[in-house]
Amino acid sequence: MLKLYYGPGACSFVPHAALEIIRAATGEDFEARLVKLHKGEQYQPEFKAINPDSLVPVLMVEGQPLTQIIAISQYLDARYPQLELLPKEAWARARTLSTMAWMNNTVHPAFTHIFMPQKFAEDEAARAELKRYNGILFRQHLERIAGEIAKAAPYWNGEKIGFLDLYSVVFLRWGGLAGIDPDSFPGYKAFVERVAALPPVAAALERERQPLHYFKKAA
Ligand SMILES: N[C@@H](CCC(=O)N[C@@H](CS)C(=O)NCC(=O)O)C(=O)O
Repeated sequence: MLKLYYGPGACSFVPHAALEIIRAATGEDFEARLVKLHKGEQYQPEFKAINPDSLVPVLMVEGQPLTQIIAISQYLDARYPQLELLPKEAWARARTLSTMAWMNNTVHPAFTHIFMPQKFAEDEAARAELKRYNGILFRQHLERIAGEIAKAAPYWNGEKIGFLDLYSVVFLRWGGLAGIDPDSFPGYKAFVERVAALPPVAAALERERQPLHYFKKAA
């Protein structure tokens, strides 16, 4: 059975929700293994033995670890091609992987600079500046995603839900943690709520026990 190491509210939501979608469509079960990131479990020797980078997600396939969302997504798509979590047609597929790579290497790191500036600078003033400037960059990235979502019909790639939809859900939620009001992206917020209401996606959210929106308006 496939086993996924995930952290609540983390980017591992992408394969987590995908595995629920796969289970709903095919009956193929998986084991969801919680990693308490806030308690530092990812830095313990047991976890480092499966991912020396101390990051989730990790997908265990017959006892072997697979890391990195793009590789995991590619693997799940190859294993369950009938779901078309990635488009089949060559150009649409390449464009989807291009956008996923941008999300993985640009959007996500901008958020990491806000949420964990200690990973990038020792000096407190430098950390504050990293948080401030990456807050601006992260909002710009959300604007670009919102622009794409405005064309979604009903999903990024048409009729079939896929990894881009799930990744988009993660980023608007993280925006709330970065002080960005999801109501400033009404179309994007409605999209996230629509995707989150799909039963398999809702099942992954429920297991993670996290609110859909983190943003709290000032009283
Ligand atoms: N590029 C990696 C990013 C993985 C990543 O940054 N995971 C975060 C959660 S969103 C993590 O495990 N952070 C724990 C830590 O930094 O201590 C991927 O695609 O899997």
